[in-house]
Amino acid sequence: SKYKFSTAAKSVASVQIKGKEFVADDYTNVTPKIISYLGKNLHLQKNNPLSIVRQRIVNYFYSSFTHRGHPAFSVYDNLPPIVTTKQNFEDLLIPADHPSRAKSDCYYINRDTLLRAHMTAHQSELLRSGLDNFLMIGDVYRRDEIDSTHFPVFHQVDAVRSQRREELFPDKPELQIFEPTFDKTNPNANHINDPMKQSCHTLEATKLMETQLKSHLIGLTQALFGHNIKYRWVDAYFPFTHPSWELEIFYENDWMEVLGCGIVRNEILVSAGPSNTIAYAFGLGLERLAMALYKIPDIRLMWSTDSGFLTQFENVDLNASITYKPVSSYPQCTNDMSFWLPPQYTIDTFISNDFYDLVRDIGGDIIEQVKLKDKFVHPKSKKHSLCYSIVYRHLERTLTQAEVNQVHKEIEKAVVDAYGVVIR
Ligand code: FA5
Ligand code: MG
Repeated sequence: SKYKFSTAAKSVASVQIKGKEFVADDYTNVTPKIISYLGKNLHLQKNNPLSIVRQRIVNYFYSSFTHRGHPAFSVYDNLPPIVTTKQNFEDLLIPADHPSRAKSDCYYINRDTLLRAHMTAHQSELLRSGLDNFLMIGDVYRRDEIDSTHFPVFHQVDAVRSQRREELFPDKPELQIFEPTFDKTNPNANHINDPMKQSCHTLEATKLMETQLKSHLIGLTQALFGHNIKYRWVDAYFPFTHPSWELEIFYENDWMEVLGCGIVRNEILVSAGPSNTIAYAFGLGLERLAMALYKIPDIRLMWSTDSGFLTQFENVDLNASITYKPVSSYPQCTNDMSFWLPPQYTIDTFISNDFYDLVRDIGGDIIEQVKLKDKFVHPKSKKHSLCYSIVYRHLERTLTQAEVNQVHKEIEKAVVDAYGVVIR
């Protein structure tokens, strides 16, 4: 049937991506629908709001940091999105049992290969090639919920800025990056018990890097949103940075996280090459910035090929203030789906993200939202039941109830095929 590649249930022997064949295994969960997004490169498409925001970010880094009249940062915006688990996790000190590695959160091609879940996956290889200041921009893939701010493919800008002692403290020869007690021949002796800094670094070096990191990122935020933007720093944790922070901006009466950042763990720098530098790194989401900047209400609009959408961003001055005008808003249509789970699942072990992928596979971009509406265990039969609400909306026309019902039926059939559930 046409659903045979759907999530989870049915297994395939191999996965074809752009003419390349990958051996499938028990980790394979990438779907044809997801594969179809590879190479779309929205961040490089003229007139796409993501591309406008990308250019503004690149310009900010080009103009703020120069070395002998040349931009200090180099930009990589076309790195291939298929990476190894080593690149996405191991190189970044993400432990084997870390939740971000779960099959339920990533699109795996097989056990060793996945669609990158963050642009940080390229950090080590670029450091290894000798770069010290660089931006990595591209599409990333995550299994997540379905609503107006989440889409399984989004775009990130990541950066690394490294400095040697002479660059960080040009006029202060007495100041050091590394604690005199730190044994450089044993980089793994570095630890992060102190919330202020890594044990290998001096407090002066860490604090100066933190100040630079935060002022560069606030500079960027103000360059994008103006000086009145409200922001706050929140302490955070990433396995690959310490200390770490997230930046939130106040948008539509709420705080919205726009980026994560921190001081790169020394172990990463040492194993990729430079053992005499300290570096900061950050990763930000282009969609969130574009949605806030242009008041774009739904993340799916980034993928619109409708001229009513794209012409609003056509040939504009990069710094123009643009407010997206809805082409028009078409009505939603909500259908519920309730089913009994087969005995091998419970309401707690059934993986929602598998279900969401399947819904998106069949329904495509007319799926606006999927919400778990109800779950219960029948008191007598002890059978487990789930009910999801699926919200349908086409961004460019009105859907008829009949066509929604048709798609809804196809999804029901696919869920039955994939999991052996019984529709109620
Ligand atoms: C990361 O991906 C880290 N790699 C960022 C980083 C890089 C930290 C380097 C330190 C050093 P996180 O999962 O929080 O972290 O994602 C970073 C940003 O991507 C978020 O702040 C947000 O702006 C954006 N983002 C994350 N998930 C989504 C999503 N589902 N939809 C849209 N944007 C998202
Ligand atoms: Mg985060």
